[in-house]
Amino acid sequence: MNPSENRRGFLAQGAAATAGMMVPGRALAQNPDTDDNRPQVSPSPSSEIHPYPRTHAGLGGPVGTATDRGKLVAGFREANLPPVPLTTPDLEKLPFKMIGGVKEFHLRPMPVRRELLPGMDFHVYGYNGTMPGPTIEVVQGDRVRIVVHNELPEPTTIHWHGLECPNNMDGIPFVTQPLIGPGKKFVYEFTIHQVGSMAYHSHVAMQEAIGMAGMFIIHPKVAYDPPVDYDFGLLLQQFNVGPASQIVNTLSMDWNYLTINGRCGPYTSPLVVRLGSRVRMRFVNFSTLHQHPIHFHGHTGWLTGTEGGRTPESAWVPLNTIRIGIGEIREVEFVANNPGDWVMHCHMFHHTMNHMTSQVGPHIRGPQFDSHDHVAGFPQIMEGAMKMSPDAMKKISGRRTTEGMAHDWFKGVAGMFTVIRVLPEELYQELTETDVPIPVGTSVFGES
Ligand SMILES: [Cu+2]
Repeated sequence: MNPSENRRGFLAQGAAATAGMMVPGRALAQNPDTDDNRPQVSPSPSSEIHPYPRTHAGLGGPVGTATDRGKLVAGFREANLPPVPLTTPDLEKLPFKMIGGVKEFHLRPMPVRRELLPGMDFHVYGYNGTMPGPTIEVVQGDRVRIVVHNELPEPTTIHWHGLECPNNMDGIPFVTQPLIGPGKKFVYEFTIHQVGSMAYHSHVAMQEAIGMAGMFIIHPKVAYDPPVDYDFGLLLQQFNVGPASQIVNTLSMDWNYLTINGRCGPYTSPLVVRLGSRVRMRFVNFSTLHQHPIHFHGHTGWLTGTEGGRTPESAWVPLNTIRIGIGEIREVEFVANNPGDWVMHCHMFHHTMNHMTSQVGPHIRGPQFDSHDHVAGFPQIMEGAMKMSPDAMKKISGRRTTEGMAHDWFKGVAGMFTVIRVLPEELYQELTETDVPIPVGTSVFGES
């Protein structure tokens, strides 16, 4: 990289990086002389701005400029378009119907079973057959009607976390509305003036502890600049399930299952992205007891938003570990310029294990495939060996989204843990658009 290259040089490099790709690069589509009308945080004293490398790791910069650690570097998507839809790995979205200009959703609180890991199929509470609940995705200015049909054997309400809705729509039992009894219905309706990552959840504490939460994402009408190519929603939870039990213990002050979108690693589906793209991740923490310092490898991102909405660019913070307290929501954006399979996980060590609990001993022998050939209990196997049936293994390493990873990758992924797969264009297309077998270890890269 030549330090004397200016913004035009950076754009030219972006164009070179995207040459031959199937997607139109923003850098290709725009006039370099007019494109950069974004305010820069602290403009470089000279016009010499380092380009930001799109296909290998590197700094960009200097500090305070648009290319500093990829801060304002666009992905492949053009500006001034509607936002890219949210991707929620392992989780559905809630469908709606337009009725008289209102987006009408139907939410059904109900008992559900959720397979946190293959064979670990637990009784929880959720919505519309899933836990966490399906994601509600709307656009700023929408009027929404959410009809709640309570199919639980007990009363509930729904609170709209972060939304500035009318007081009588806030969903707080006894304070703003009566409880919704079993078999009863309640209609929430309001107009959305905010933008950002919000959530919904039961406002009955023990119901929250057994899973009753979901994401509520409000897009702007036009995507933020620089636009992202991928927008991931990731909801974090924790549960306690005792040995030989399949029911979450809501009274426990301990935990042994940590989930992202209702699955524990290595059952979490990887985030598969194209090398050089700009990626947003929204982390929503509805755990019972703990914060989660989520750490992602091989890249540096920027904290661009919270549950309060978008953060001004001047206040963005560079990071690779983002602490998400309970009830907090954090948005991080980064340019995926370092190819490979990069893990992302909570950095609380006990949150990167499955079945661990200090009070009842390890749950290393799963109820479904316990061979009874050794005794459960302390001392724990600290290395964390876990038996898996062939069917369970197939559910983890037989997925298309994991093809091409290292042979035993799943042994290094547990608890609140997933993988961001940053794949060069050709490999990305092969994986996502064909069913050509991809050899083991294809996506682990070294220096080239
Ligand atoms: Cu954690």
